[in-house]
Amino acid sequence: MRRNGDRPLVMGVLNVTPDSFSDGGRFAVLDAALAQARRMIDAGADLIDIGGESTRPGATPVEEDVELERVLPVIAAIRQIGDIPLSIDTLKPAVARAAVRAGAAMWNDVSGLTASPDSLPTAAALGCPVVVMHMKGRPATMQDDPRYDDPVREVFSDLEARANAAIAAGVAPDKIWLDPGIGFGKRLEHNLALMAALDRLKVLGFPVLLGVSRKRTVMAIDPTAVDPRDRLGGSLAMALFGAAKGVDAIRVHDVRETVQALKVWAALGEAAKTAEVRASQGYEV
Ligand code: HH2
Repeated sequence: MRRNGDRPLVMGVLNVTPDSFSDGGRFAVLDAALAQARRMIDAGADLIDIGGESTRPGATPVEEDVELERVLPVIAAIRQIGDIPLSIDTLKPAVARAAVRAGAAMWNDVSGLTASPDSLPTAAALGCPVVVMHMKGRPATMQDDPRYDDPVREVFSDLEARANAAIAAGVAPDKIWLDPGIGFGKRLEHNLALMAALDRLKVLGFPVLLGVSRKRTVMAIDPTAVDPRDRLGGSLAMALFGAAKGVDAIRVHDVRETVQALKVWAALGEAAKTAEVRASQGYEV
């Protein structure tokens, strides 16, 4: 599963946590989580990413049993209502294993398979697609004072090294996705440089996932957007920019709005191509 026709896949975010930065606490109860999953499916999500531990800046880690109690019932309940592919957003190999047994089809690891010595062997044993994301530091302290000499070179070469480590550990190359980790140990200028270079990340040959939805980067550009729910405009701008750079999937909270924006963007791109062909054939435009 790479793109949805001529547009990136849309991965809906379902955080079953009390403390996620934009939707914490809203979907912590099973019924509410299931209702939100249904809304995302109806709105055109291509896959749903379920997380039971917040990775927002300053977040405190949760115990494995707590995380399992949060995510497993939600995975089981969504499996009952349809076959939309699910991914598990976790740093913990044991949570990834249990989630895949319960029906998840992808592991989204924001540590890029570095959080545990068991991460690489688990990814190899699971055999499912795995998102290798770049993070500098750990959520608790990553935004304290992140520094890079050349963020694009450093982040991309780190991701390439992590992909090679995964392959050496037995992960099939065609199961690896890369994600630049917007906002994970990065300031505004780092995030913007990475966004501008997304097409170069694609050159490594792996599908690229982009997570920009409601992030602080939007507030850094528009300081009025203090409440994460006021960052839809900026999130859509970043999603469309990523789509134009060729990313394969976009991780979002606002599925309906993002699917609509991407559909319109794709239709306009098609119309622009037709106009170009007609112009090259000598038709008046
Ligand atoms: N961002 C968040 C969480 N997981 N996974 C990937 N691959 N890429 C991302 O950019 C990414 C991610 C942070 O967003 P959210 O899940 O809404 O918040 P929280 O971590 O507070 O639950």
